[in-house]
Amino acid sequence: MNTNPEPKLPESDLPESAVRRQTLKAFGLFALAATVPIGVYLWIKNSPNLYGAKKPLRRVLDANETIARTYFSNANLVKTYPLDRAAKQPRQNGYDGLRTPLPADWKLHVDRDEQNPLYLTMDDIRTLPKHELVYDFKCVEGWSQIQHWGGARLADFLERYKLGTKPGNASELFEYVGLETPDKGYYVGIDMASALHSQTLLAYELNGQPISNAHGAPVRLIIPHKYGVKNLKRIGRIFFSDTRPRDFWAERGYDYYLGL
Ligand SMILES: Nc1nc2c(c(=O)[nH]1)N[C@H]1C(S)=C(S)[C@@H](COP(=O)(O)O)O[C@H]1N2
Ligand SMILES: [Mo]
Repeated sequence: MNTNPEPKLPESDLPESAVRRQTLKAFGLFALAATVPIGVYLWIKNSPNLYGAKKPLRRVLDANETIARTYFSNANLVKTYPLDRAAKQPRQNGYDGLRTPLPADWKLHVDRDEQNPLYLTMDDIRTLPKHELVYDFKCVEGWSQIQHWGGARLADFLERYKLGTKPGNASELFEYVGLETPDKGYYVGIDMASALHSQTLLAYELNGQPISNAHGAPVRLIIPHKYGVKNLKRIGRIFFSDTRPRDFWAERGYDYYLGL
């Protein structure tokens, strides 16, 4: 969804060579869109830096890695804004999974494997490096707003606690991350590549303050490459799977990935 289309000359005003160039450019972008996510996926899946995959993989993957790094470092970063552009009174929308009181003994429940779930506190999450993000939050219902979020990168969190990898094979990642509210009233599934994106946050601050209940206290997902519906508020449990985790709005007819 391109909300900021570049101004474009009417086709008829363009000489033929320019039209061809445009077409080629469009084709090139299409080809890039088709190939890059695979590069990203392979890079993530096999990166020697992530989860300790073996060195020999490196040479084979150099090409993909180059593509992936470029992809992550600029092309695929959502646009960010100066702090003073952020809404002072951020909009609120969607209260599924928030209508029951936040459990007083809330802990983030993470399924590593069936035998030993992890239970983490906000203090644990706050020990990870904090990242701030000012970007245009978009809801599928047609509104968007520049907002200022802060929290830990989901990628850092997964790496720190050795999460998301297959039991007995630390170099292989599950395909999906599932998240749900403590009362299971709202739930989403996210593809692993999007979960590991550097702008995907476990957010616990909005405008520099702890986030309110309505915005998803104590911690919510901020995943700027996806529409609002995937940005689950009040995370209760996180789990990993190779099949698509159930997803509240996908069950009600929306696209599963909802990428921007
Ligand atoms: N738990 C929960 N998270 C949710 C929702 C919800 O109903 N319940 N709605 C989603 C939708 S549709 C949007 S647009 C955003 C809104 O987040 P906000 O209230 O912080 O603006 O939260 C998303 N996360
Ligand atoms: Mo939304």
